[in-house]
Amino acid sequence: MKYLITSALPYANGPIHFGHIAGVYLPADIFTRHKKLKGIRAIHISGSDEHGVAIMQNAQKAKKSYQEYVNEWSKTHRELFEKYDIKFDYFGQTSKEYHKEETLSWFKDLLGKGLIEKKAEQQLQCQDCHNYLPDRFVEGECYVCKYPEARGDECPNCGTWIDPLKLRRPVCKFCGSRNVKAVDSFQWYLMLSKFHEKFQAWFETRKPLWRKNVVPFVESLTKDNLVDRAITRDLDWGIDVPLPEAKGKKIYVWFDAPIGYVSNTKQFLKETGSAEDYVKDWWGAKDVTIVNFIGKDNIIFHSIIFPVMCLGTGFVNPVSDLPANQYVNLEGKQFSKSKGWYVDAEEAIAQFGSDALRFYLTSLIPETADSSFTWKSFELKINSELANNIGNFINRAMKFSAKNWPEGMAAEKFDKFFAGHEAGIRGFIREYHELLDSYQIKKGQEHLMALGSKVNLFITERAPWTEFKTDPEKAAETIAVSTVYVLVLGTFFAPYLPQLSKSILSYFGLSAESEVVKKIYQGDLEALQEFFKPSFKLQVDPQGLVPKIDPKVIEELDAKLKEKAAR
Ligand code: B3M
Ligand code: ZN
Repeated sequence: MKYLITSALPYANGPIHFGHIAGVYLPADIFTRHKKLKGIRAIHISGSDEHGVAIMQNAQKAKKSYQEYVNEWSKTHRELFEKYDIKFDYFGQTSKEYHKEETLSWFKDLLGKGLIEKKAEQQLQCQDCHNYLPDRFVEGECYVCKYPEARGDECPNCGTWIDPLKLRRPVCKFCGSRNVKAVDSFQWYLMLSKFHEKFQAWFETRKPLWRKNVVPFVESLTKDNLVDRAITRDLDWGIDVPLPEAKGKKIYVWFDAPIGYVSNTKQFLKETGSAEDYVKDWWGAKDVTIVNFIGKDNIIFHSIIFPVMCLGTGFVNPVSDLPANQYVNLEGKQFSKSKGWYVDAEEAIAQFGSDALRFYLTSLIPETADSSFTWKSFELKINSELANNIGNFINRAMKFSAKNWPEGMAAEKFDKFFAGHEAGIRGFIREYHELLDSYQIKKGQEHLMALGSKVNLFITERAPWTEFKTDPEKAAETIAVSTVYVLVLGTFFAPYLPQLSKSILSYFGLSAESEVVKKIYQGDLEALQEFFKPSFKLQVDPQGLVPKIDPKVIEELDAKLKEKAAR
């Protein structure tokens, strides 16, 4: 079984914030690292989403060419991901030629099959600034729930998939005018309605597997029919509609973006000189599980529209698993850069580093409900959990070992571990794997922390520093048992906190790439036991692993946030 893991292509249109990181990229990264450590072939594919009206508007505001603008954001995103140790096998760009080629082949195929059709339609146009108002460029009152700021594509309050022509009191988002009228036009439509039955049949196979936040939502949108959607726009940035009569029209960003998963895979294989074929060996292969990590606002496109495109062309298999997350808020309110209600992910990583932020953000992965970032809980999480429990345990065990057994420790000291702790470790690994395999990434970290607490308690109760005075043999045994647990923690932290894991594993002269580490990760406890024969000696001087966070620094950051928001 192979894993083809994608994370939503971020719009090359502004900074990535904690909501994106905790909701999509971090869980996808942890999951991919987990599969790789298990010895499973897995690739993590993403890239910048570079088309669409929002990008055009902001590029114009910034007085940059569209291409220049998206290139800059794409680069900024790549650099940020690197700082957070979020790794991709490939991170592409949808403005590239290879992506255009792939997209056009999908468009032409669906057109040939009658699944794309030209239709006359009415379109909203601002009578003051003359812009057409697709998607988010018109807002008005939702005709279902009366929410006043429903967008032309979707109501953020009730989730209705909006027909912009039906919005009440529409307002132009370009210039703020209410002088908005419907005018005659034509566009090409994806004929989702023709695919209703086939979609249903496929969706039935996904229902038992998908999350509770996804299934009823998709059901409510699809049970009676599927609504055809325009997939072309009158714009001057995007992929040209490949038809002479469509002069000046571009393919809608949401048609080409998910194809980016496919085109980026193809490009990845090409650039790495792989002999594999992107369809035969990945997208079309039976033994590949396709996983899309996304946020809840992207569910419609990943659960309905793109699957229909996949099934309709028959080019690739539709998604297998769709771990869609809820939102991460900032102290209970949505992040908003314009309102100053915002924490800069760049500044945060420069100040606190990847271990602290990954640890905290993992605890915020909104797998079942929205979650909330606060500076205070960040401090607590790091100081009282990561530092006090994991850092403290490893530090005490390793320093005591280095001080009293500088020449190393004989193999038989470790026998105790394998006699008394093996079953517990086996149980731990089984459950850890079950949690990660079922996308319960946040719980996986909690499970790991529970093991940390247990061993921290063990060393505190045994107090080898006291034992050493009266019964040095017993103290040696305590330290040996603890040492094995240190290696176990270093191994199982590898997907979550790659930096911490690296430092811990270096005590043993190992890294996450070492064969023995992979074996342990895969539950091979004989390999673990073998490692401590014939004797064990620390390979580097143990140092404090988890720096504590100064509460004063947190107070300042908190005050700064509130001050910015008050302005
Ligand atoms: N760019 C929306 C977003 O960044 C969109 C995702 C595309 S995934 C194919 O939330
Ligand atoms: Zn206007």
